[in-house]
Amino acid sequence: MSGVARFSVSVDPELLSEFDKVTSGAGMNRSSAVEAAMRGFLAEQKWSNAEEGTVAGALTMVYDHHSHGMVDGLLDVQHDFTDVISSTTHVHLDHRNCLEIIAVRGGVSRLRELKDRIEASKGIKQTKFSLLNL
Ligand code: NI
Repeated sequence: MSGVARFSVSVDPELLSEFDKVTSGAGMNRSSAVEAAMRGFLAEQKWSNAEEGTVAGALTMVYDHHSHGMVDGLLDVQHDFTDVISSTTHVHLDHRNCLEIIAVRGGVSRLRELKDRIEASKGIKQTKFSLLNL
């Protein structure tokens, strides 16, 4: 499939004005910004709702490694999901806190299981899931 499809949409004029300002500030035109927003929306919808489909990206988390059983629990989870985890990067932020970035690729339902297991882990302070549509 090639070429472009044209369509018109109706939006709040203030929203459009702000969108155009940010878009031009980022050196983009309106079409490429709308296209990027649509791709992001689709990836987000697929991640949160779809039963099937493959996504890839990063699960980023901050946790307190002094929290009892935390590190062992997180390692157990990661060993249960080797089918979707490609690599893990660990950063010691300070005396108590660790940042961990887990690169993943796999089916959305399997990755939702991983997300739920990680979020249920004791000692997790913050999580961010950034996934791209494949
Ligand atoms: Ni650490």
